[in-house]
Amino acid sequence: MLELYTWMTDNGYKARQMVEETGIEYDLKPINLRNKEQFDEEYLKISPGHKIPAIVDPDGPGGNRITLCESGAILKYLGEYYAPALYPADPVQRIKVDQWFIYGSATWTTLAQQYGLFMHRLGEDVPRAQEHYTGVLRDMMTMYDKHLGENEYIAGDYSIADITVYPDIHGHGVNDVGLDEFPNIKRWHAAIEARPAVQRAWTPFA
Ligand SMILES: N[C@@H](CCC(=O)N[C@@H](CS)C(=O)NCC(=O)O)C(=O)O
Repeated sequence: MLELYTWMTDNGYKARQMVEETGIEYDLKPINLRNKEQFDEEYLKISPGHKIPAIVDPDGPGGNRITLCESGAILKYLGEYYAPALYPADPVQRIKVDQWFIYGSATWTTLAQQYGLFMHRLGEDVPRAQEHYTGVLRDMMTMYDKHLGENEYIAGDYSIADITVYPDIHGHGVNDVGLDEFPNIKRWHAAIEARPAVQRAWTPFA
């Protein structure tokens, strides 16, 4: 059975949401970041950079056991192998999904995490950085809102391009910045939040 090593953070929710969307059975293995379990020797063999999420699939391509860290690589693998509707094979659609998926994984999440650091986790006021990252977050949300005004989902049908963005919209968009100014994101967020797989994926486990 596929094993998902995760915790209740944005990148962790991406992977769990994706596994839930595939409908495959899986074994959820909590890696408690507060207890620094990501540094356990056994876990470092799966995720050398001591990050969640990671997966082990004993029944990967060709029947091989595979281990994988990095949420982007995990979403892409699970889409290709278990949920082709979420990562379309058609070259034209795939180019579009890739662009938005990589923007969401590499740019959006990384900058949203910096916003989270300076606004919440640091526990210290750094006004210049807080102002900077609030501006960066709002700028990206303005872009997504415009895009979602013209498109139902981020890249064609619901896909890994949406899944990689959703957790930080749910976390920072809904709870910090608010979505009233971003009606198209609000509509998109409500549609994704209502999905049974998403409801299951966001159920706390510790
Ligand atoms: N680029 C990585 C980032 C993963 C990441 O930042 N994970 C954080 C939680 S959201 C983590 O495990 N932090 C623990 C640590 O760095 O020791 C991905 O997308 O999976």
